[in-house]
Amino acid sequence: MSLQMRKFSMVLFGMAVAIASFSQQQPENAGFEQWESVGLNTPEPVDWSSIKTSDNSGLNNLAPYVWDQSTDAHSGSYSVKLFNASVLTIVAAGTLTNGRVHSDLNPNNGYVFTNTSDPHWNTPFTDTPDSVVVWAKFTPASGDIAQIKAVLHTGTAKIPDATQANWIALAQIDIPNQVNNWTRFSAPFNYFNSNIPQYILFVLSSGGTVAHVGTTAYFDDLQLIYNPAELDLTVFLQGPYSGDSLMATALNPYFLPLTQPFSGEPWNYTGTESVPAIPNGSVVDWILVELRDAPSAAAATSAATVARQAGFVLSDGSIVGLDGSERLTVPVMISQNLFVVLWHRNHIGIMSANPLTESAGIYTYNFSDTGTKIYGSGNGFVQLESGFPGLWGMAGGDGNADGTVNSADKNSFWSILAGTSGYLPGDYNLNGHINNPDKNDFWQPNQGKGCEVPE
Ligand SMILES: [Ca+2]
Ligand SMILES: [Ca+2]
Ligand SMILES: [Ca+2]
Repeated sequence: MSLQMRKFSMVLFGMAVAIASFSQQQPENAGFEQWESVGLNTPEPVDWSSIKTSDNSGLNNLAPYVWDQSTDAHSGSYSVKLFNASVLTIVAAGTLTNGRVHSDLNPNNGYVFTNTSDPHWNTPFTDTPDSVVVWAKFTPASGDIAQIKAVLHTGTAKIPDATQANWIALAQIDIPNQVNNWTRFSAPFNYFNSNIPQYILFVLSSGGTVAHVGTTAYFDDLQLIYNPAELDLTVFLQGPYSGDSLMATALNPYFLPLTQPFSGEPWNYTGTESVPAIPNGSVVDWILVELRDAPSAAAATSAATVARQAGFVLSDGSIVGLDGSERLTVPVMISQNLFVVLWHRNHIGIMSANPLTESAGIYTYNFSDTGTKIYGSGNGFVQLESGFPGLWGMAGGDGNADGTVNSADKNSFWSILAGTSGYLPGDYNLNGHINNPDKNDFWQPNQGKGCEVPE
């Protein structure tokens, strides 16, 4: 990879993050700013519906008004006000849904539902949020609770539903006590299975299950929260590799810098990662993790870079964050396929041959466990263990980090510094000293090797 290309990828980095972070799906009209007349005395929030637009047209005229457009807003101009109201001997709870209400003379038989055949009454949704947030004010009567339920589901679904047919996850916010000032409430989604959602169905209520007249709730700024996915990565460096799937930690702690070492050419990485001390004795060295979002490995060029972060590689090959144990995260939404590129200061950079797949919020990839996990023909990496199952890793000897092992790596980074000690590019086995083993065991056999990460 040329230096120019790497600079170019830096420029694109910020843009890609900005675009990606907006692609996580959010509720429609979540701030209740848009309202529309639907032929009633009170407008409905756009994309939300009430008990007077239920699918039981015979009851809609009879149903009381239980919502209003309020100018008491947490943000913007409006919030939605829900209140309980009686008709005949029945108390109807203030209810609003992004699906449709099915009302019934017996409130116990009412529900809200997703109607898959009419976009007025459904919200397509394919993400997997971690929690739901709402801002609320609440004045309860007789033990009423304000409540929000959000269900991710496939096909048709309703709330409540004893069978929970097609449900994938439920988040439920209960507000049991009086809340005089706008307050943030949140609840996690509990996932029942790993199916991909097709819809999200909300129900907002001022009554919970048993409603009493006199209860009033205000809701504003619904939001879905997405925790970043984790990266569970394993890689071995040829230089410090000591056998038995372990690497030596000879640089730790005296020679290891406390600030990420990728700020200069060719990485030009501006991250501020630093530590007050090397976090534990297992740290081998710093490593720069680059995330690329592309349809295929061949298309995962530097222009597809969406994030970079520096971490530590440990003696067992695991890549961790600055605390020395927690995993790195994926701070952006991946829209196509996630490929991971690893850069080291004097080992040839590599990329995953396959897209990483997420399971339970974790992208796992072991670059070492077969000879086919690293992208390319093999000229850009090395086999560290022969036989079965074998072990593969990053090739050392690239003192100037230009992606090729050649005479420059010997002459400018090994020869002139031979006999010295420190955190040095020509220290190919990462033991803190530049001497003959660096040249003979790593530079010499790797001559002619070249980086196969797509440019
Ligand atoms: Ca608002
Ligand atoms: Ca080189
Ligand atoms: Ca050495």
